[in-house]
Amino acid sequence: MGLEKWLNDRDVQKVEVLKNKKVIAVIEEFLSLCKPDKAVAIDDSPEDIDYVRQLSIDLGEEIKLEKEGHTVHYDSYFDQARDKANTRLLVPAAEKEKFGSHINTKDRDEGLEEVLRIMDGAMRGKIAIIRFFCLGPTNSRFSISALQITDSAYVAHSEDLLYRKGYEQFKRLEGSEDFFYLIHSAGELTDKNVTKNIDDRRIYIDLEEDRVLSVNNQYAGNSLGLKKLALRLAINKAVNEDWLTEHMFISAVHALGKERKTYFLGAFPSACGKTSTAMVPGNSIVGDDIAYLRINENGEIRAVNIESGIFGIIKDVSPEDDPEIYKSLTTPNETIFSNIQITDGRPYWLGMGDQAKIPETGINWTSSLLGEWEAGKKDDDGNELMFAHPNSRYTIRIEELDNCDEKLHNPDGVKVSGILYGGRDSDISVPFYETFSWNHGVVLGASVESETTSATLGKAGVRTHQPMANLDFIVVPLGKYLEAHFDFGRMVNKEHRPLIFSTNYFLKDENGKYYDAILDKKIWLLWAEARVHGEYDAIKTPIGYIPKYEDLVKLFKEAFNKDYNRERYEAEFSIRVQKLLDKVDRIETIFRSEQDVPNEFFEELEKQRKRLVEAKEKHGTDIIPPSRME
Ligand code: SPV
Ligand code: MN
Repeated sequence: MGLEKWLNDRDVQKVEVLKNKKVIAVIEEFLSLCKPDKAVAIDDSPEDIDYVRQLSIDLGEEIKLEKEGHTVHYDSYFDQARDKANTRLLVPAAEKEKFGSHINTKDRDEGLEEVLRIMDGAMRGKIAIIRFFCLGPTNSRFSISALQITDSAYVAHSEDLLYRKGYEQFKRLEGSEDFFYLIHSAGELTDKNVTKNIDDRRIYIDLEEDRVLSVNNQYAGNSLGLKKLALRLAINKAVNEDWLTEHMFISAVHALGKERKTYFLGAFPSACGKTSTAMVPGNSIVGDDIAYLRINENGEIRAVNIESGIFGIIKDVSPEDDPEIYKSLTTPNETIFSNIQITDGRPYWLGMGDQAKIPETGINWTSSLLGEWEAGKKDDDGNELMFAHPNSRYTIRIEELDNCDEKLHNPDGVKVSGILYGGRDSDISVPFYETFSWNHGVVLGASVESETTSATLGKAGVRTHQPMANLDFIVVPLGKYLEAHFDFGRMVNKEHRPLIFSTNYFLKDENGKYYDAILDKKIWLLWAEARVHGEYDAIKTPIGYIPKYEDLVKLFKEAFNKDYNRERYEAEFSIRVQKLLDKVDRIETIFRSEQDVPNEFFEELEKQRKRLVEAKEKHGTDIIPPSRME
């Protein structure tokens, strides 16, 4: 039995040309197991890519919309976000303890037995699509080759928008076994094209084989192997080598009225303003989700976007708040919308601007389960449903955007001068500050907390610990992950060490109103960019450096022609000492329960605590306004 059983001669040839025994073995193993009717091997040619695009429409996985190139895809009603419960790391039973409480593990032997059983015959009646991709720019020291086999044309198509084609890259492997492989099956489908056996949804990560097996699911965060599944494999690889894989955007901040631009990375949990920070008007974007970081021969940190597209949250994309994305989503180009409302071929989403325009009927994310959409429709518990899911998304190529940065595909990445960490925090941290050092920045990143949102299944609004906004994907013990961060900092040449900043866009006043408008983040970024170049003085506080009032006034004026009043500054930049001390305690408790957390971590945390206690004593108050620290 060989590849001919599923592939035509031309496609057999495509695979054989790669001269890679492991590629052939993986294809044979999983096609034999999943039993598709046939399979196709897709290379980098426009004809092959077109085939996938058309197949998704022919199979009904995507529906064409009014505008050229626009389509919509619906996931199962029950599969609208990343499925944490069923995403598990396969580990040898004896090693379970060392992975810590944050990792959802499963005994490897049992897990493999289970998932392979579920995958047996999962592709029956379907076409398996074999695709070759490259994570990171091709032909670069960052490149990681990735083989995807899926029975979903939507998955194969959206990966084409989101990742770089890698068939030629696989040739460069010259038979090496050093690649990731991701097997996905949406499983048996209903006549409405949604996964039937949702209870058998499994996403199992197997570090031993650098592979992920995913079955009975459709939402991209669960099904697209190259996204959050390969991210986990890459984190493991990076930590065991000498580089980092982070859940970070890459974006260039353009100084006002100057030619200068400076690259920043930013880590934010889902739905905390990550894409919109990367997309701030006037700046240019390299990536919005995942970065690989390596140190070059000059001791600089260089970063690449491992993706080449955006799978972004569409909720609240409006002409005012996200002008670049809004423009792209309303222009004919290749775009996949997911889980929004469609009426007469037009897309409607939450927060798109004028809500009065939303039609009362159409199809949406509930239609496959509950029939045509009609305003007022309720779920089984009697709760009124929304016309679009809050985690609805759009998928586009970054190159479609006017603000795409010219270095997107640079094999050497971009030089990283600043790193931002932020979460959804309504009452503790100031909107923006600069940490004192790399190690202080690592502690900041490790201490990110965020109130939950709709981007993962479960209750929204609960404060959770989200180290480096990467927790869901860290498949190594937390201590080991932190050590990799400290080590990485030591390898950077002092002159090139980036500044690390904290952001919080979600601070609220005593009436529950946000202090900041959505686009105010541009001001903090401009300040950070100037700080990298040594341009502003700052106020030293117990948690780091905060901007001076006069500098912000000037920036608000220059960037927005807006006034920024002293009262707001005093309120939002006040240091809330007791709340910060409580947070230090919470973070310490978490990390004390983990194994092998480096000493630097606790030392730095202790310094933070001491500064806060001293400030509290000195000022005799719990809340210290900036004017008292100048
Ligand atoms: C995120 O939620 O962080 C995303 C989308 O980038 S997902 O594919 O769901 O991970
Ligand atoms: Mn993400």
